[in-house]
Amino acid sequence: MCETCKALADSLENTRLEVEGAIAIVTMDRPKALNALSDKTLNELDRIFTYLAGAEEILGIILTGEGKGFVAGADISQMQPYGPSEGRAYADRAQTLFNKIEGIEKPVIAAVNGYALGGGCELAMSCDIRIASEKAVFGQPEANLGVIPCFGGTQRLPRLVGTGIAKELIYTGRQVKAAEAKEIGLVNQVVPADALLDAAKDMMNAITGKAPIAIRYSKVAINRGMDVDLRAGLELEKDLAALTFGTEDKQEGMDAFLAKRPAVFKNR
Ligand code: DAK
Repeated sequence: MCETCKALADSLENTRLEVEGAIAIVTMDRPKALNALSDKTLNELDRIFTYLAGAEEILGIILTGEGKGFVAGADISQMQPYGPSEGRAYADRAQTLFNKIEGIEKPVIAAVNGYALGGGCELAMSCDIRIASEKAVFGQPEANLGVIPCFGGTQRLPRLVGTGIAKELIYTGRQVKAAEAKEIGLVNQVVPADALLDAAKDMMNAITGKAPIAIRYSKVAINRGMDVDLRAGLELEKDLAALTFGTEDKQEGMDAFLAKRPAVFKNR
């Protein structure tokens, strides 16, 4: 771990940052409150993701939680006294962070270990891929509190599962166990609790073994493409594909295939 990364890791209280090879593992670590998103947690996650965005040696990120919560939502005790202006500022802070996580040009896997409710479900949806433990529970219970999802839930949930199911889950606040989450397309894979981190690492190792620039541009093409019409998305795809043809890794990948040997990518 480099000095900057170590100094950052040492300064964290509600989260942890560990590095294994090219993979960063970020853990929400306030289990006594089921990792609810306090200001401090949001600030720490923001500092971590700002660092990881510029850390060239890190090619992929896994986000998980300590204890029985992934994240049990926004911190209710913190927002209980808020009026509209503080509420808006809180939502803005969380949305900015979640946009940063969604937009970081590296793959991010949420390894959802337990409760992913409200802001926790929204945080998981900001990641590229979700792997759930059999103990994971998802839901948007904001209506129970007299509010609406506002860390991206009304926008990202329908994009993932369709408007009908998203409306049902948001209107009723019904909690969904891991198997149903897989059935509706909210998670990619469900694994036993003790295999969760290994499953996330295995998938991330498979991803980081590919050409990093190809992964980065795939993410940009998919994310930006979801916000534009098909034609504009196809144009973007063409432009980004052309850029990959200028990389050393494209040459290496195709040379290696033709020489029947494994490719060695250099992120160049
Ligand atoms: N915030 C603060 N503390 C929480 C918490 C949360 N979201 N969730 C759990 N905790 C705390 C509990 O208060 C308890 O603390 P102590 O009593 O021990 O001090 C500790 O974590 C353990 O929780 P439980 O004792 O309740 O554990 P159980 O296993 O019995 O129950 C549970 C687990 C996840 C079913 C339950 O804790 C629960 O229902 N938690 C709340 C889930 C929830 O409603 N989350 C919030 C969703 S809403 C906004 C608008 C909307 C929002 C935000 C902003 N603006 C306009 C700004 C909404 C965002 C949300 O995320």
